[in-house]
Amino acid sequence: MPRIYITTPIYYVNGDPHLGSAYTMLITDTLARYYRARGWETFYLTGTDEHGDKIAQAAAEAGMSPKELTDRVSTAFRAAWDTCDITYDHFIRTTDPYHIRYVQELLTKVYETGDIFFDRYSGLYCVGCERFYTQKELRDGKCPDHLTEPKLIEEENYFFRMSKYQERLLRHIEAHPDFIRPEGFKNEVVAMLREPLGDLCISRPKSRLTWGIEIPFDQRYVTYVWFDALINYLSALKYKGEDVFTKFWPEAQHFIGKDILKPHGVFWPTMLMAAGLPLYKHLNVHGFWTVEGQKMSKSLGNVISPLAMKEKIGLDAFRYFLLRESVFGQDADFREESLTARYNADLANNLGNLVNRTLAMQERYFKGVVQPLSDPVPELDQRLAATFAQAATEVEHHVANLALSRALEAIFRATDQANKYITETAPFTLVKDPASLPRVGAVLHNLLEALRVAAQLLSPFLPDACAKIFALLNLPAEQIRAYDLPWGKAFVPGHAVQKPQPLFPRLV
Ligand code: ME8
Repeated sequence: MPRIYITTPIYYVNGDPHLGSAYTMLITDTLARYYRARGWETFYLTGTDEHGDKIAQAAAEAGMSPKELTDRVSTAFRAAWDTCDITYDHFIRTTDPYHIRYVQELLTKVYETGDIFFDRYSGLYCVGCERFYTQKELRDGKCPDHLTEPKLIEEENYFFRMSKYQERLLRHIEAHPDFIRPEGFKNEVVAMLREPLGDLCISRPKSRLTWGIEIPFDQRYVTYVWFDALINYLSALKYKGEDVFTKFWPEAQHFIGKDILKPHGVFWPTMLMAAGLPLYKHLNVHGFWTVEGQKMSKSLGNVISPLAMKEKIGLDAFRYFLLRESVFGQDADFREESLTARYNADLANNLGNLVNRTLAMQERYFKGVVQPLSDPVPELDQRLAATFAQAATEVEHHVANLALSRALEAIFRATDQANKYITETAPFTLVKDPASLPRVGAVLHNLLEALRVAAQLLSPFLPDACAKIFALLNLPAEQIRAYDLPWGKAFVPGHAVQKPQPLFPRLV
């Protein structure tokens, strides 16, 4: 049985879920649903990243202990993803005892191999990024992400011999060109690996920070938050059992935003090498969302909340917009105007209309009862079936390449053809002639098939609407997964479908 292990970044608990984190969740949730429905053994992980300077500071600002803050915000994250019907298999918190134990185990192992050493260090540190910057990486002396000046910090610390693995990682990427996708991000990592890499400072003295995982071989220190957080991808599987780890780790596909490329593309694989573990299969890097052309920020007051979007337009419409409007790996812009336009054109006028017209005619002309197909099969009917078969092939190809917007485009091209089929066959005219009634029944049968296949292909993307379509078609849940059911075999003549119900009322 094929397998996939899908991970999201674990989110910092110093903010609320927003458009950006929701986007990563919707991509990964869609893929998890897609692979599960096709019979793949799937493990889908998300969670919260709770240690480090940033969280300690946020807690101090909120007048809470870090523990209080992390409990509260982590619970809110989990509740938000539950409200958004995100089908994660496990939610990890880096404050979970099993994670802490595993991080300490791994640190000890790497320390014992000699790849962790003690040294004096001075460097420029950005608290926002939780990492040291080289002069060259700064822009006008400031962190390019946070636009703040990093602090000069000088102290004794533990270091991970990252540079030792630089060449080996380069060779691995050359041998596996799709290790990091899309290619542009692979090239960025390769460029990082062509510069002297240096070693990674992986501890913080307790005199400066206590909110972290204690270094098991020196109680004066806690672990650098990235060395702790990345290990969640392993500790969650280990927690589920050694067999789960063995099955899923080789199939790991990480999904991240481009902001955390270096930790995932450079730190993480070298850490895995030092720990003597196989590398992940793919690092999939998506772009960033802006809102009406601007960076999302609390101070601009333009932060989009997935929960508010659910209230406003429904979850499926939000999912559809984010997945259809963005190309994986590229930046995208959230505009109210494009949201309304896409919703009305694709969801209301194309899919919604197809469902509505088909079921309304089925009800009006046949009281909802399915009629036989035409025999022999007319060319128009053959073409419609072929259009949906083609859409199914395209969806498979595009999903494998993470081109989710193209997969959606292919499905909506097919539903558009089905709407054209209504115009071409004109059942509403034919019905006036009693002799043509069998043909009208056959046309509607083909349209029900179109709805079934469309709902099947769309269900990982629009789970709620597709569940409704299946309920209207009066088909059992197993039919959703019956991908190899030939056209014309799903509805037995005599089967009754439901009256239409509006799925996507037009937005004004
Ligand atoms: O970096 N557009 O957590 P984080 C698209 N804890 N995606 C966005 C986005 C935007 N405007 N803003 C955020 C961390 N994201 C670490 C990760 S993993 C071991 C540790 C998404 O809360 C995107 O997935 O800052 C990005 O990578 C992630 O949120 C960063 O979340």
